[in-house]
Amino acid sequence: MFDKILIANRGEIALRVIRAAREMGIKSVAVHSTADADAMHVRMADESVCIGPPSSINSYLSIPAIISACEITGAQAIHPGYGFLSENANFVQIVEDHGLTFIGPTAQHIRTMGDKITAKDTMKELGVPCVPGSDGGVPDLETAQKIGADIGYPVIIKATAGGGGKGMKVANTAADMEMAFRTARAEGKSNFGNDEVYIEKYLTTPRHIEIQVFGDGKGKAVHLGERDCSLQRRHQKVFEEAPGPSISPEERAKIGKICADAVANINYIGAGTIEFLYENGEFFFIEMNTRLQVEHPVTEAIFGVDLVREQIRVAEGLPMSFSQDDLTINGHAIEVRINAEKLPNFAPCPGRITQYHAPGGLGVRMDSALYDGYSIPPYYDSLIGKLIVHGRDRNEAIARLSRALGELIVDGVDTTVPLFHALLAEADVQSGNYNIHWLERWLDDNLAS
Ligand code: MV4
Repeated sequence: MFDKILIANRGEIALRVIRAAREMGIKSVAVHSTADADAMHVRMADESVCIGPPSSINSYLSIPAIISACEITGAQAIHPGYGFLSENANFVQIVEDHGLTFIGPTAQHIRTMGDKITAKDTMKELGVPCVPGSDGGVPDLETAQKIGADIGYPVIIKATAGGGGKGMKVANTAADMEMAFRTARAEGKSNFGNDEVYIEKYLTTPRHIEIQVFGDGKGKAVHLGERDCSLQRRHQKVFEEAPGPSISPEERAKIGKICADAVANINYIGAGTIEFLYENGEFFFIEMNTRLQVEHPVTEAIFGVDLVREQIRVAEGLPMSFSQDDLTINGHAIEVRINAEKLPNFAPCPGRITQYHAPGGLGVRMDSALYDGYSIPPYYDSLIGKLIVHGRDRNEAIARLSRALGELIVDGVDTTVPLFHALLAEADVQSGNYNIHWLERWLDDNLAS
């Protein structure tokens, strides 16, 4: 049993992990940069260690500093949260080489899924439906043009080391291929040091549906349904919900079993998310994320489970505390990401919080590291809170979200709260009628400056 774990992260996700650890009787160690000396995660943890200057590169991403913090405090395991080192296979290897436990998947699983071609090959082999396209990497323009003609335009060229939209180019016609192919390759090279690309049929109006999976590392795995995360701006999710408004129980059971069986097959350990594009009733695999995701609370709400507790359990070698048959969906949950950003351009808006009041009441969860008088530093991402609501059905969740947003007070900086009030007034949002392009279009039509 661990008696102390270190959280290699900051903000609301650090609090999230500290809370799970505390409920399990495990002590927590926070690490922080000099800019975060007064941060809530430092206050809430049992102990804290300063690991470097403000820039992430020299603090939250500093592997030697984090390993040293474990040695100094006697922490036996590291929870990476999301972002930062959470999907860094090299870090996992170093953690293990120091006799520590990484609370997450193996270096091998992270590596496999981090390379998008290998991830897709692996998933295809495991029976997961994939977007039609090239069989692996595409070595040159000639081959790319052949594949384009073969699968038909539009196609999308993606960097194998990409993800999150970087190194991705659409070719609408054969005439676009040369430029798109060169650009995707160049972006892969410059952003990730890897110019290998692959090609897929471009789906024009899909939803982004992701399946939450969880494995024990010993061949057992479950799925916890889907989240619809289609409402995104520049590849940043802003509104997520579970279950997906367009997914039937039969579809969920079918794709869920495919995903659970796939990860069971590779002895996957811990939380994972299998991302799909969903169009015309069909699922197409695009990527797998080998971390706990920002939006995991909507899944926790409808299944009534604590995913971080389960991550810690399986990292200790314990079994998961539930099996597939124990997992049933209760109601509907929605999360909105509250960013310190100024509309309409979403410009980061760091600064001092003069007043903070979190909403409460039945079915309301506010995950935030804010407090009165806190200064949001300018060095990190702009997420300052996640408001998660749970209702007996989607309409109740929407009414509750509107009510809770009305109670929330964040004074001193601009936030994305006004965006959510406006979105909740939209018929398409109320009815769940949206795809991956809906929000960008709505922003162009309604907020363009
Ligand atoms: C696609 C696609 C259409 N067809 N692949 C964007 C980020 C990366 N994770 C995958 N992405 C896409 N891949 C095919 N074959 C459209 C997107 C896409 C997208 C996907 C999910 C959520 C928002 C998006 C916004 C633009 C493009």
